[in-house]
Amino acid sequence: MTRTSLAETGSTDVIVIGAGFAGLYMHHRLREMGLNAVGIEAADDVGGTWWWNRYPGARCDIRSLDYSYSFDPELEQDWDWSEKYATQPEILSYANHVAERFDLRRDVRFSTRMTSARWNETTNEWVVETDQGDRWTAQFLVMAVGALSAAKQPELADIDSFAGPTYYTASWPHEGVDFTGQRVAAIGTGSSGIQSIPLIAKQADQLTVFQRTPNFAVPAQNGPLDPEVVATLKRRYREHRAEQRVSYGGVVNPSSEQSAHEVPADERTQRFDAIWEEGMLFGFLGSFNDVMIDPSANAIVADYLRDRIRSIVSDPATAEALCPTTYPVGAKRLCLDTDYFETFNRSNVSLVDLQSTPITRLVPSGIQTTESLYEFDTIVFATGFDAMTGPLLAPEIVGKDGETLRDAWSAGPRTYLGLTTHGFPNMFMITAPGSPSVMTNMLVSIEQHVEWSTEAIAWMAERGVQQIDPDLEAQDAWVDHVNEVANFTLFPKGNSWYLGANVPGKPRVFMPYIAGVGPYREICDGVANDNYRGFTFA
Ligand code: NA7
Repeated sequence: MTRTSLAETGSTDVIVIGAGFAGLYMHHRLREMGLNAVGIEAADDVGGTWWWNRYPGARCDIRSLDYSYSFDPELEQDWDWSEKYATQPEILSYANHVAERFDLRRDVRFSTRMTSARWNETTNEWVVETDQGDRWTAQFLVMAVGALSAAKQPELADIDSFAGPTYYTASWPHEGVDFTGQRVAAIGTGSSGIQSIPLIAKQADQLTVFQRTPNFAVPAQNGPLDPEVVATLKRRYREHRAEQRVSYGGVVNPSSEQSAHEVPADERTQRFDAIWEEGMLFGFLGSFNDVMIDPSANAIVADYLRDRIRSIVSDPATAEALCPTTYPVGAKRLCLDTDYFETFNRSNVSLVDLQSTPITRLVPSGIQTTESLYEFDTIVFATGFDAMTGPLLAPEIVGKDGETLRDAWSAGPRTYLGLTTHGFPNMFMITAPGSPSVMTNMLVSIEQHVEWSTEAIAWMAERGVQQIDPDLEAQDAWVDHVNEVANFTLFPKGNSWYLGANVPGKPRVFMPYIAGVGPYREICDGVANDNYRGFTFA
């Protein structure tokens, strides 16, 4: 799929940046509306995050039957998932299947990165340039760039001095990596580290895990899907999709109406055991109605999850080091694991707690901490992303009056509905800051944003309107509302990537809107039905 054509110049209706699940659906919708689109994608093929993140054990933490498109009833009937939680290769095959089924590749320029987009106030168009020398103009620009697609380099001194190979989970070699016989270091214990560490440990001679902050993790209890369960769901897939759309997180999970304090301790434990045994990742956060609001209710869940870690990990000191104690459960994203804590019982695995002995620098033979020099053949970095804003701020985006998006967002992202931003007319951002996005099943949120944006484009076309731009007052009110909702909860109480806390110097702003996909959809639909309240048209 690697691009071989020469630089292109041209004009189209819509330029779509990104060919992950958001970009693919956007192309499908635009084509159905009879609009022309040009897609720009840095990867060699479709799939977005699932194209890049090929590390061992990469899996979605939303159940496969939920993490799929709902826009075509035949598509959802025809496709068969094999496991409860799908692997990266299976999700990528699904993206390929969708691209082929709807012939979506033909409008996309792969192996091409957008470098800049400038709003031309005279022609009312976006002018987009790429690293291949392309120059496209269009009335609309859609940033379907993903929320976790700008990988973050760890801020470690002399990072390039290590003599052996290094691998990043977020851009894993397509041919895979063989760790047999090697001494391997893994830095980072978020989702990517927690998923890959058990598999690397099985192959490597020795694995040393460098942990800065321990994470809460829940076992996936993964396995093949029961054909009966699939058949039953497929018979009522339409209703299930409707339920997803009005749910809290885009998945249909039972959530409790009770406070954790109303229920006796043994009953609480039974409830937690059931969630643990079922491998329902976010079940813990909805196990009682105050888990993400009341610190003492949250502590009950945290105690349960820490006891689980202690019961799995044999060495008491290692178990304690693996227990999170500095933030509420859910304030850093809960991880879904398979044998993560069990891996620390293996004789070839050890843990270095960076809280007590931080890394001082990398050296040619390995990693130097304040206490020891550790020697390795290979280092794996599972060190995360410049989440949500990173992919939007990487290219130079210049709106009205020559203002750059980087300047407009210098104190943190500012959007209206997490879809648009003042001063950048006709630019739609799919699952941007200020929308439920990463707190939800992304497929549900992506579909809603693609549908809302394309409906706005159609509404404008019907009225002969050229330009849509959110009002500053509407945007300010939305940002205030997003913050107000977040601050009502415990979600902002951890040093998480939700807040940008993992990137030195990044403004600390809680980025997702956490009132739930159902209420959020109602707000967006209400705005549209009210003649796009809060927008100015020209
Ligand atoms: P995460 O969840 O951001 O995890 C990154 C991990 O790397 C985390 O444990 C970090 O510690 C650690 N990290 C980052 N920089 C360093 C340095 N300099 N030194 C040591 N450790 C470091 O990213 P993932 O890729 O695992 O997951 C991202 C999301 O993808 C996930 O939540 C799912 O939604 C899918 P920290 O916690 O910052 O102390």
